[in-house]
Amino acid sequence: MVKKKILPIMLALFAALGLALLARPVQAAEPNYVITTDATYAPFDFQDKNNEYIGIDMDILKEVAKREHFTYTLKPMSFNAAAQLVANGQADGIIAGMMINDERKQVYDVSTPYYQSGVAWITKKGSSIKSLKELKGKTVALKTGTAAAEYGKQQQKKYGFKIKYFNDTDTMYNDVANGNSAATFEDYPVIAYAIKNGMKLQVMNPHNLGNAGGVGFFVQKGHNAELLAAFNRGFASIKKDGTYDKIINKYLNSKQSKFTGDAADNNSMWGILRSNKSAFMKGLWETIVLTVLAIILASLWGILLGVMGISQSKWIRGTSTTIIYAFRGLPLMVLAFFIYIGLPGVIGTKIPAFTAGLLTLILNEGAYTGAFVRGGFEAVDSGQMEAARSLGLPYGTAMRKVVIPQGLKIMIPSFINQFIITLKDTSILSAIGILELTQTGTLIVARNSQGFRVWAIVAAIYLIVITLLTWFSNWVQRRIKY
Ligand code: ASN
Repeated sequence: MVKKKILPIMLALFAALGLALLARPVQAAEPNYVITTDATYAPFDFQDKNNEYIGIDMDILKEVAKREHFTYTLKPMSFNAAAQLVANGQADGIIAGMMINDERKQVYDVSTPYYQSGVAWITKKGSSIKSLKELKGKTVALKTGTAAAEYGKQQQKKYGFKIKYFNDTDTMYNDVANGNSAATFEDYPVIAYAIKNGMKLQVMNPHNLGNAGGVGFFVQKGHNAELLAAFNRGFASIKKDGTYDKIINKYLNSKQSKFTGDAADNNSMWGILRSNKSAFMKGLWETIVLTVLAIILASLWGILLGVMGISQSKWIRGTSTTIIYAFRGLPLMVLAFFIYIGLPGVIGTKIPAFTAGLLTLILNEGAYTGAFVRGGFEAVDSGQMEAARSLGLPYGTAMRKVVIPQGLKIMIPSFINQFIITLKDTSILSAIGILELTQTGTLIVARNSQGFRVWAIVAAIYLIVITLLTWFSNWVQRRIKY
């Protein structure tokens, strides 16, 4: 029986894969902490021209870790995801220019404040809007999960504007600079730094910031007291010997271009491509690895679901239908957040972003594959099965030798289509901080503000890879057919 042979092999394969992916790294001698951060939040957190993370937060963290003898694995991503990961224990701490306030104290334990901040309201440079009242009915851009967004929401009650959410500060700024949104709210040091570096925006309340307060390092409430104590000790020590002042000076008395090199760089398409060659290559490689693994594993999983879908047992058929229904119905990003941010809190094991991303793709693309595989088998004329059976072939052999080969041929175009969709879907995983091609593009734009050129390059790379994938699939198709 075909099912009998394939089922256990596939189940074993998935079990082995699951175990390998969930296995946790071995503990090192010095404590190693997972610290999340905002991927683009200059002057606190951003990348230099070599794609190294720098900024006030990064320098403080590095110095504190050295003095307090701990190591850390840095996870840059959207601020909202970075904060969630710490709130539910997936990561140990977050340093992301994060404001200390009472709501956050309910969820996190907080370090001594290491910087003073407050919320600015911001419009396009030269905008005719002069007061918050004039925002009535207009759209205001906010960044998900931030203290500035909370402040913006309070103002909304009073001034009646509409809200549009973004995941990162640069895209949000650009929405205002382009005139799509009328205003935004963001922490003063961050907008001041962007304006100094040429962002065409203006701060409307420089002397009257909202919710002024400190910026701190956060850990999950009731956990990681040791890490928090180490941070506070380390911070006191760098404050005392002047290292802290040097760090602040380094970032606030200079231009961003000094770090990112973009002013000196040639910002033509070719120049951007050349100066970010290694970043693009790394991003592309991550996209390819994810795509190839996802295509193989999702196809196997989908074929299994499809075969189950035409089983003689109604239980097996029902299981397949339910799985397909559930995972085809969920938006990919919801599934990714659920696996990466939600699940670990329940199962008590951290899931690395790559594993979570791959699992998301397998479950989602596998469900689509399952549906067309089932359809493909059903499309094989029932006379084929009857003829095979009347020739004396048992059900399994008839399936394997007669129905499946014909069904697979019908499905080939659908497979190719699904492969291309899988490749494109990897871009959604940038939301959980996987540094694939799209996330790479976001980081580069945050650095050089060359949105049009960088996204044109990223789009061209996707098209090239999709063309290669289509050629390859067509070549395989021809070989199977003739
Ligand atoms: N400043 C933000 C906050 O306090 C954090 C961020 O956007 N990185 O919520």
